[in-house]
Parts: sequence; structure tokens; C-alpha cells
Amino acid sequence: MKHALLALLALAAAAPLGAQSLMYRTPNLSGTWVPDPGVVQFNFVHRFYVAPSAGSHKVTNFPTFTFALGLGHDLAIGTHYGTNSLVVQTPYRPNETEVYARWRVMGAEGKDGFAVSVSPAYNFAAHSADGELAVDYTIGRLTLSGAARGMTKAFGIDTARAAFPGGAVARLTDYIAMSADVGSFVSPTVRAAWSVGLDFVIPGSPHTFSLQASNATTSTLQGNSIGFGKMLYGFEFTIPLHLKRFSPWFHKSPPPVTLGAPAGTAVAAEIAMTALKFRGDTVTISAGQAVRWTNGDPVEHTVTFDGGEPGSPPIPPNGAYVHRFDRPGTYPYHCTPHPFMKGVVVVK
Ligand SMILES: [Cu+2]
Repeated sequence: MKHALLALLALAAAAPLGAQSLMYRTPNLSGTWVPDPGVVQFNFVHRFYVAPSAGSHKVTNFPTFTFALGLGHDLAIGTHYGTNSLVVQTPYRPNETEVYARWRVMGAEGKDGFAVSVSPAYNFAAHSADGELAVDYTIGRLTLSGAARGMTKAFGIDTARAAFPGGAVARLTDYIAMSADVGSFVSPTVRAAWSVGLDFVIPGSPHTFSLQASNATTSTLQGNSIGFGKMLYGFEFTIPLHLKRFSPWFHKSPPPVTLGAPAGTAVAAEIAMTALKFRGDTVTISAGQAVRWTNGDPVEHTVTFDGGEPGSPPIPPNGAYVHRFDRPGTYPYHCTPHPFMKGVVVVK
């Protein structure tokens, strides 16, 4: 169990800080966001309503799970699954599943300028063919979003309807943003949906997190377009999983390689890199001797010196790096993908 947790931690910590979708979209708008190729995105939205004291503070939960796969060429397929939906009342369907495809026709997340996407979808609870045309405009720390949504059978009732949401995200720092949106169906009108969010990038991880208040329940095109008459609180957590990182599960260990100093260099100290740590915080050697770092993790590490000493290229799983120190001194170093991995070599 502990090893499984460590492996998961390694996978998560090693993924690059791309696709920070909550920094570029509002709680009730998908924006034009598409996962990177080969990335499975798992997002979890949890909203809840707390009844007033007359209702004994009963908590009602409205979770929505998103699974989406980036196919490359700015294409994605995905599903939203809400386990407590209010979208279809007659006959009541508490489980709401929406499948969708998205094509980002132009633009890219995080780049200034316009991005446009089209997302055909199907809502199985409502038996409705749905769709969205979304437009983002990013300039520096601000992203403005708007969308047009259409449904052939909104709320499972035999009426085609359209909704028009809009919103904005302001990135206060590289790690914190504020977002808000509002959207409504056009005639016959129903309660408009709104949301506000406080969004965070979790440092050193590929995850984003937002604290939200909204009156919308499920995170589908229909659920995000209609307000529930009450205030919900909640959060969203985003988890990108890079499929490439699971390859060690299906392939045998890569062949050992040694980088750095030529064969025959006298190695005076060995440092293992396992579970995202350099084993042996400080080693002491003499000038002219070498240190060997061996990577026992399923992800790449580097030995990058804080001073001017040239360091290693990425060291693959099962790889090793040998570095000879010719001058006495103290050489602190770290791993570039995992800056919390640190060590020191003292050369006498
Ligand atoms: Cu590392």
C-alpha cells in the first residue's frame, strides 16, 4: 500500500505544470479547455447544500466526475457523470451522464488571444443532443469566456432550448485566481445559473483546486445552465494523468545506462534516488573522486548543482550518473523536476 502511494505521488509530482485548467476557466464554464495528447484528465466537482436549522442542517451533495482524454490535434473526448442530478424531474433521473467531444478550433490554453472550441454532447438522462460553442479571450492575467449552448430536449422535456453563459478569470499571481460566471436560458426563462470561485495551483504538483459557491448542481451543459433556488458551496480538484507514466507497469525495467564521467572513474560514494529522495543528504569525498547517483524511481531525475558546476542530463529510470569533483568545496544540488529533492557533496 505504501509503495502504491509512493508510486502515485511520483506520478503526480513528475507531471509537468501544464493544463492548469482552473486557472483559465470558471466553475460553470468548460472554457475551450482540451487535455494534452495522451493525458487522461480526472476532475472532481463536489457541491453541497446545507439545509437551514429547521431541516436539521441536512447536507445534500451534488458530485460530478469528469473523465476526459486528450487525443492530440486539439481534440478530446470525455464524460461528465453526476450522481445527484436535478436536471430531469419527470420521470426523475438522479444519475446524469453526458458524453462529449471537443475540438479546439483555434488558440491554446494560457496563450494570449482568442481560443474557440465546439463541443457536441449527448445527455443520457434527458435523451438530449446538446452542444456548446465556446470562446475565450486571454490577455495577460485576465481570461474572458462566453458560450452558446443548445439542447434538443432540455430537462428531458420535448423542447429545444438555448443558454448563454459568460464569465471571467483574473489570475492574481501564477498560483491564485478568482473567477465568476453567470448564464441563463432564453425564453421561456428559468432561474439563471451563477458561480464564483477562488482557484489555486498546488505548488510542485500538476493539480489545481478551487473553492466555489454556486447555485448550479451538476457540471453538465444542462446542469451548468440552470440555477437551483439555493446556495451551494463546494470545490473542484483536477488530476491530469499522463498515460506514458504508466508504461513501467506494462514493460520490463529499462536497460541500465550510465551518464557522466567515463567508465573507470573511481567512485567513492553511492547515492540512490528512490521515492523522490536522494538517499544520503550529505556525502564527503576527496578531490579527484567521483559520486554515482542511481535512479530507482519510475520517473526521471536530475542532479543539478546550485552553483556553477555542470550537472546531469535527465537520468532515466534504472539509469546512473557519475560525476567527478576535481576541486575542494561544498556542492549543494537538487533535482530539476522535483526541486524538493536536495543533497550536498563535500569535497575535501
Ligand atoms: Cu527528481
